[in-house]
Amino acid sequence: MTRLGLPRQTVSDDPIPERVIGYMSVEGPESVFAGKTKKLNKSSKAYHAKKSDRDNVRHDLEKNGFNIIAETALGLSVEARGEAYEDITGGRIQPVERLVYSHGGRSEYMTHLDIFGDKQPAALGVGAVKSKSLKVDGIVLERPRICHAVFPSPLPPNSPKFHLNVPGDVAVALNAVAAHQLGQRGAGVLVAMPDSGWFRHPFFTAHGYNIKTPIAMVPGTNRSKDPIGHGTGESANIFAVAPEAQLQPIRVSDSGGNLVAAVAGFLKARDLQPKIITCSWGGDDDFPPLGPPDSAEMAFAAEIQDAIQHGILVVFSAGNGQFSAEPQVPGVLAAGGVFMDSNGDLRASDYASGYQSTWFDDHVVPTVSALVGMQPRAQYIMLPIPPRSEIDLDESAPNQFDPTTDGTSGSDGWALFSGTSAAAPQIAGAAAVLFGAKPNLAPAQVVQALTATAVDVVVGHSFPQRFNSPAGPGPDLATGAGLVNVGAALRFVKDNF
Ligand SMILES: [Ca+2]
Repeated sequence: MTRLGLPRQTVSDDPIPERVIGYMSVEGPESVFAGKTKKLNKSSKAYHAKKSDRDNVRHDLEKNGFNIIAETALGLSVEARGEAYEDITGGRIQPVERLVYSHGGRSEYMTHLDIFGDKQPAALGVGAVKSKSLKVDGIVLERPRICHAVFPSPLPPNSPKFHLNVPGDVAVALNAVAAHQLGQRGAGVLVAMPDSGWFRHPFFTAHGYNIKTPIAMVPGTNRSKDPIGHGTGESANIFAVAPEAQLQPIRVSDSGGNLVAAVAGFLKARDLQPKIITCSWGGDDDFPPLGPPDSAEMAFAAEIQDAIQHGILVVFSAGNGQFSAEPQVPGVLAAGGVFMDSNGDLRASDYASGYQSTWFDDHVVPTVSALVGMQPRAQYIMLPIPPRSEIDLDESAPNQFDPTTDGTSGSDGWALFSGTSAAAPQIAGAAAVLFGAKPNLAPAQVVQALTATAVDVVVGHSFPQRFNSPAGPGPDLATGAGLVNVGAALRFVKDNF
């Protein structure tokens, strides 16, 4: 297949492994590392090292923290901490992603290690020792060999189900295109997103989106992985609306994908002083509530309020039938759901929570809405995810509520899903566009601009099994102010602030 203009090498989010496997070539009569033209000598004896040199090299390497795995007359396979390689080369080990042909004519990015620094050879993974007395003429960090692998395409697959693609359809449906044409794309606005994890899917690379190295909150978890696919996929909604925003993904899941460090992730996000924190998760409680929020909910509510009062816009999903404290906190922009059908007609999503609560000053959830699918499972937006992640597998199979599937495979790295989890990052993208135009906006001004200009939604109702609030003319409990209109909100901030 074509490689769609993807760069041969790109940023890697993978940490350096605990132990690095390498190969040390011991100096012989000839060296494969010398000279520019590479021709293999007819006899491998040309590369054989003297036994005394091999003995010395082995001894020196062991003294420097290397374990010898195997040895020939030419060289040694070794393993050691990355620092040991850095010590003998004076260079620095760094991961890079390289596009390689893999299984069945596909291509995929694979993590490689390289040694960077003064006098280090340009070839990927190749290093040179700094000491003249150590008779090693070259170091090779092992490149990953190719086994069965799937390359997630940067292009979405087809599905017979009506759906929206990112970025185009979402940008059109939220009228973000009008802002983009004025050059307003959220340039450089930092959005922090604590979620299940984040995987550098080629979709993001192909679009040239600006994404910082993810941060993992749970000790021992890999910052480059997303076992669920939720954080990866939903983050694409931000860029559909604000293609030049900067994303800081924060992984708050444990190795099983459970969101066990969400509050920690929020506090970490706050620490980075972003313009926006967007959260596509929450808790659940009785509705109507049996009493006021409990002290755990109050403790986090106070933290959220403090972040807002320090000028950070905080977006929380309204919930997919849940009744949760976070979207109710005063000042939070609670993201609800509106479904746009193939004719462009709008209705409140029956998948989304929508209600009034007395927990905090008669707060209405949602504040305003973005694009969310309908029951049974809101398979609505084609989003990029790690191949074979939980969402990839789940959405491609029937379940107890839905005999149909998303029409994709369980290993293609794409799935149809949404929920108010999709609405929050879309609205975060809308806010990023506004901050891009007016960096000094207060969070309340962003909320005002988005609600004052939203498209009124008058049909449908929120999650019927629990809330069943109807949409109607003007603000309502199903959609809040209605569907976000990015172009109109941009005009509003230019005219009013
Ligand atoms: Ca799939």
